[in-house]
Amino acid sequence: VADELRKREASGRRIGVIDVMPTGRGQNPARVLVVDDNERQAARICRYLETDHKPMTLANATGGLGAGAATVDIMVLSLGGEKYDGLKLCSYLRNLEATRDLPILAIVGAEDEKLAVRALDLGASDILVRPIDPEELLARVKTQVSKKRYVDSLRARLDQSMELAVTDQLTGLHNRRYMESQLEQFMKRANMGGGPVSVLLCDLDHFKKVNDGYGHDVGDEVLREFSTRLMKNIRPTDIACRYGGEEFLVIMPDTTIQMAQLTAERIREKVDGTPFSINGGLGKLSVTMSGGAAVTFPPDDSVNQLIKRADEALYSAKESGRNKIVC
Ligand code: GH3
Ligand code: MG
Ligand code: MG
Ligand code: MG
Repeated sequence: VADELRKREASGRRIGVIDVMPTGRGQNPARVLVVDDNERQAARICRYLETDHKPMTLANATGGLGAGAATVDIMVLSLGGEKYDGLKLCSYLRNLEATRDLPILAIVGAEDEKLAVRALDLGASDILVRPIDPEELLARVKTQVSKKRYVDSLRARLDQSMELAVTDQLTGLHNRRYMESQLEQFMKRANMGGGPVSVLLCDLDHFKKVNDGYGHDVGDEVLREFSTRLMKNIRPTDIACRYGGEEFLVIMPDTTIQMAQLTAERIREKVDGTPFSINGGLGKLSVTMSGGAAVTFPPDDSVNQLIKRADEALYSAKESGRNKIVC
């Protein structure tokens, strides 16, 4: 189907992309791709849609029809022509990730009731029967486009709230809930013979003093700055989370405890080595951290046990004077 359409495009036959404003109120124009192998018919459909709007050609707007369909808001597709199989095109577009939700308004002849049913069955969003009534065409386009926009906005909101649900708002790191679900999966893999997974639990030293001495806002600044340094010193495959107030946990997949210790030491040095900027850059503050690392013990390990071992190591680091890593 794609080849055929490419041929059509190359031969200069009319496949028009034009702008219409489905609301007719001059804002938010929709991009409409008109596909019809009868040139006069295509021109007429474009003209109906164009009444208020500015046309543009497919060649100007897009690469090919496959890509073109992915960038428009709706396709108006005439069925029953001779040069392509509109039904096949319908199911083809429905199976393409990029056009899965593209509204398709199928145009059929008055005697083509069976074709209309097939088209709906294969994923056409709506049917328009010839002879085309321009008002009806505009109304059906408008309905489909506003439906699509509504679904798109719901999807964007869903993505956003899913993102919020796994993110710590102060630091932008993952939150504990996300960390636990990830670690659960890594643990399953490790228990089944996958690579070792190390975790590093970091805790800022004497953080209470930061809050008490400089205020809670400065404490927050330090937590954000620490998160930035942490992110800069782990691999893209590692997962950094805010575990609690001033505690952070890094999941390191496929990492031995020796490798984890090297990473942990590097992070500790990056914290200890350069004072933190506070009060929006007006001041500096020395901060240190302690860390405890642990690695999976297959085949019967659990997330709780792993974190408990890291926590015990962290406790030893604190007990033995802070600003150090224990594994
Ligand atoms: P230690 O070296 O033993 O870890 O001492 P500490 O003072 O860091 O430990 P403690 O756990 O007693 O204190 C942690 C403090 O972190 C207490 C709490 O007020 C502070 N904290 C927790 N969450 C936040 C936050 O979101 N913002 C700020 N500014 N402070 C926080
Ligand atoms: Mg703590
Ligand atoms: Mg602390
Ligand atoms: Mg503490």
